[in-house]
Amino acid sequence: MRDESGAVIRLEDYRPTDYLIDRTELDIRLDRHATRVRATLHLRANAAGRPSAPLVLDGDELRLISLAIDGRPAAPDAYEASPERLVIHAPPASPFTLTIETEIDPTANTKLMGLYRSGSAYCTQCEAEGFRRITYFLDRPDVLSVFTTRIEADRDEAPVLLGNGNPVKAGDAGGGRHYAVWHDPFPKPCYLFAIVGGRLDKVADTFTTMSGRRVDIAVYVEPGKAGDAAYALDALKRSMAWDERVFGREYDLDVFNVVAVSDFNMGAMENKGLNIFNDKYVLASPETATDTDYANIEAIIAHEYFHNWTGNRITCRDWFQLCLKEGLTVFRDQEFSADQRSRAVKRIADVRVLRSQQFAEDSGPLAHPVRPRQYREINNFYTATVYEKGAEVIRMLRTLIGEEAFRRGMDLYFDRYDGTAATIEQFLSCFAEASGRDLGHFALWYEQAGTPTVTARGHYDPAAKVYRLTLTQATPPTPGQLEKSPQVIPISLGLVGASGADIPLSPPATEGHAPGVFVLDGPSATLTFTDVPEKPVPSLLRGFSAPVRLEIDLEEEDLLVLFRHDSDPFNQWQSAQTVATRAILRAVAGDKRAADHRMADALRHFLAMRAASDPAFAAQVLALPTEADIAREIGHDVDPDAVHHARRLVKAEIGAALGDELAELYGRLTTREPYTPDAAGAGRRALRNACLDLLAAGRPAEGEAFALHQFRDADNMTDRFAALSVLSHLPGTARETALAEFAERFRDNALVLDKWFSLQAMIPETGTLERVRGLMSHPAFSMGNPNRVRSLIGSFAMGNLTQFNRPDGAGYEFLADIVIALDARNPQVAARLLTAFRTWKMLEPGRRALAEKALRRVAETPGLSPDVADISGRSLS
Ligand code: 0A1
Ligand code: ZN
Repeated sequence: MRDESGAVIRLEDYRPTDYLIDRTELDIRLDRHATRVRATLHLRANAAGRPSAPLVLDGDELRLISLAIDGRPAAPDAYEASPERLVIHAPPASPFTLTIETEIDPTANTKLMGLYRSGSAYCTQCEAEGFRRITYFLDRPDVLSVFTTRIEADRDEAPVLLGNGNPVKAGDAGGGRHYAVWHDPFPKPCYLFAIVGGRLDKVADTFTTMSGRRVDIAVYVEPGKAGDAAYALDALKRSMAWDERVFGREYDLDVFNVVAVSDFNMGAMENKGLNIFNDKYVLASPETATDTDYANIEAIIAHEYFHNWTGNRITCRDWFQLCLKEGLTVFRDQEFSADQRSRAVKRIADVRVLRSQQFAEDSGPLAHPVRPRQYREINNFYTATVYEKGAEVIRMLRTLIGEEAFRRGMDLYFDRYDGTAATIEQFLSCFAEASGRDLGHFALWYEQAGTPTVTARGHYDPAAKVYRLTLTQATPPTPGQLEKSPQVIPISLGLVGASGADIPLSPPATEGHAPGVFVLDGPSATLTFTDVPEKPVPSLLRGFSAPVRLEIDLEEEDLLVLFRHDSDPFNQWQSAQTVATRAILRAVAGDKRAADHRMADALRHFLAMRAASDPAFAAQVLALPTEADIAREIGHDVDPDAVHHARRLVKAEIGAALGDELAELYGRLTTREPYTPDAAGAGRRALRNACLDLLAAGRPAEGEAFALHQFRDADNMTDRFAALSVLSHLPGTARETALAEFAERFRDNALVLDKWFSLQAMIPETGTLERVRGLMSHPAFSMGNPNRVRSLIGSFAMGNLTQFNRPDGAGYEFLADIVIALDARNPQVAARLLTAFRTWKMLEPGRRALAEKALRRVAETPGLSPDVADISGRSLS
């Protein structure tokens, strides 16, 4: 599907292939510079394709060594080979075989797609279109093949040889070499193919499935790191058990391997039976990983494992259906994490991510539907919209049809589409059938980009005891979609009385829905509640029941009622955020004392009531909306400096007002218990560190002293790094000394140094750009490693609103230079960095012009990759 001309690929042009590849036999002889791949493809004509059509196989930077058709060397005029394509002009009668020998250089592969080297190991990444960099193939997800792979390598260099499926044979290959044969009985698209070869350590265990089968499970890591893999292995076992219990899904092979590598473009990859991970999402020890790192490891291990059913057993017909596997699998991993930890806190964390990533994307030039209808470069569609909004769509579906029908629909989907490459329509048809509902209108969520705004206006009639709530929806235009239609929006709600209790709802729900679920499916609707004894405060969008913006005319007092009493924890948190957002917006508008005392009083009361019983939740409440949240709220002509100063002012006011309580709570939460990464301990640390952060804003001298002490005294990375993070916002020698101590202590740990790079890149001071430039010469930094690039450059561009958006445009020019330089080496990572410009259109005119200039310079650079050309082109459109 790749087209160097940058042609647009369209969903409506989908047609089945002319040929199918039932079986694929690979013989891969690993060599650092000249790896030989012999592929035997067992082909037949596809009844759904064109008869006697030429066979066109995809390639990418390939060198053909030899070609045989049905076992005989192919005549030179029978085919045409280029690095990008192998065409067999007139394939023989079906079925037939092709034996293709190619040579590839894994060491020269800096794109980290196809076969490449990470450290001293060989590994692969084939999604989306990397397999064509290994051999010529029909590289698209609807061509399912049974793979048998023989891997051969130097025994010293690569004592471990792993493939998809089950190991069938291994032995000596002579001349110091050895081999292993792996067979995967489940037909799969080639994007799920993987091999690994190298000197690796492992931790291993077994898992017994619900039907009593024993599965050997293992996590492989670079030598010497096995001590840090235990948590990942444990998370894997919990994921396997959870998928059986909650979705009835059992694992299907005799082995399941996870391999952690240090050079990886994304988070991890769900290759069948052989998940390959960015080691950032595997390795953890109390001294080197934070509670957030542990939570991410748990979630991503689960995500990749869950793909075995949602993605692998049932895959996507074409890449437009990417959300079929990704949205659904994110939903599944979110539910898993919610069950392992606090459901409310997990929901808040997920909504924070959704808003900061997806809402940002959805409101700018890169907005696209959950199921795009066209693309130039599929690698650029592994987005927050496909993943996070895709998960929200599944969540809404469950809210609308109810948990039982949802589970029946999932069972039907697994039964009916197992072993196939499916579409969103097929997926939805299972839920329509299981629930007896028409989901035609709901399906618009997959087609229409942009974040709907729901506006709510309430009116209480005390004489009639009637409360009327008028809801309207509108979605702003997005690129290529100027007209929007109303969507089906499930709104979970309650009416809160003065006592804080929910008033019984009459009617209890939109007909046919669970209690409290009301459905807005037109441009506007008025809900009429009867027997309402007092003026209620409406609590709307409980649990964030739809991925929309909510505008509601609640007074500060009403919000504080919800903050104190709402039975829905999400809305409790949301109302505190809304109060804080308003205060910061007032400060942006020039109000010098923006945070009024009612907010501080409410927080004080809240901490007294809840800090001890629910510290993780309390920590979320104390965390103010981010600068990016405020900028999105303003929406246009944003001055990042004004946002920064306003937020700082409000934070300082709250920190000062609550100073005594914060200091006291901080002290009370200080324990000497040994670190464990469980939710309870993580919650206490989160609250203690939130107290420290606010205290340092309100009483900098005291905060600095506490932070410095905590930094030196901590026995775990969560506390040490939280302290360093607080110090990083306090200019002076304490900060610089602490940064230097940290670098010295962890000088041999690249993942920890990433945190150190990232923290410095996010310092909101004018010297930061120079600091970042300087850090690029640090011995631990490398432009060849995606984690290093993301932690230093990515954090600067995506996590430092004031310094990336410097009024002189130097931040933009810096990023443009990096993107242009990196593009030649790793286009995927370069394109991802460039998305830092996704919100440039909402800036004030001066910065907007400078951002546009830098973007144009990128767009006009000759020889850009399709990845960067696509992002720069769309960003400017
Ligand atoms: N399917 C993976 C994500 C992924 C996508 C592309 C990659 O390489 C370009 C790597 C991983 C997941 O959802 O985890
Ligand atoms: Zn995924």
